[in-house]
Amino acid sequence: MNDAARLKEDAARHALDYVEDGMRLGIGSGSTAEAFVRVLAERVAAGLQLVGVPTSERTASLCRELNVPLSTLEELPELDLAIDGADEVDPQLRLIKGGGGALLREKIVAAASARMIVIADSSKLVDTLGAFPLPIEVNGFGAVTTYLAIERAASMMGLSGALTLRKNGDAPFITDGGHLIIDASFGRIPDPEALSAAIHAIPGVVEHGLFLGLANMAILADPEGVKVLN
Ligand code: ABF
Repeated sequence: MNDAARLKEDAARHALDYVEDGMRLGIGSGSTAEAFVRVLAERVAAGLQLVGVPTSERTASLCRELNVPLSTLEELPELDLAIDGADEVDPQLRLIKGGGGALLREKIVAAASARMIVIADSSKLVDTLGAFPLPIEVNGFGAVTTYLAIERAASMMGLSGALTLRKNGDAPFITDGGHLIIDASFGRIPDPEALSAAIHAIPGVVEHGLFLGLANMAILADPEGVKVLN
């Protein structure tokens, strides 16, 4: 296992301390969340009872492969805890997520959960969000109109930078929900709450990757150990 993979596993193992028998658990996406599924599966094999709601088809398939019991938000609309990775975390536990393209389901699951714990290596901790391009999920209908509206809304807030349609090879990247993603390289985002409201107000925007007021704790691993922010 390389150093990066070890840090992800360290954070994932630490998160297991917060998983209790009988929990309804939201299970995130991305490589750190996948490390969590692997350590969770060991506990399940050892007798831990829980039911997971996955945030992506990819996570669902890994859970099935490792015999982690799954349900859906239709069956379990309220969850006890969500555990997920992030692309950036700031000291107030505001996040950028969606680099893996699963932000819509991740946000629905996080909002359905009484608590959310972020797991990551400590390189994801930033003073100010925005070095990582902000993923914005948009409907395919009128996507260029939506793109221009995002550009205008950002510019009114003094933000500029490239907006790029995410690709999968030569074709547009399509999310699990059948939408497109625009990655917005705004640079520093001094007021994430204001940007969130401005982007949400645009018809055609399905969701964006600013997760504000959702995370209760971040478990950040570095070679010296694990730091907990809460
Ligand atoms: C998910 O996976 C996403 O919201 C985020 O984009 C990404 C983080 O991936 P990794 O854990 O591989 O860095 O949590």
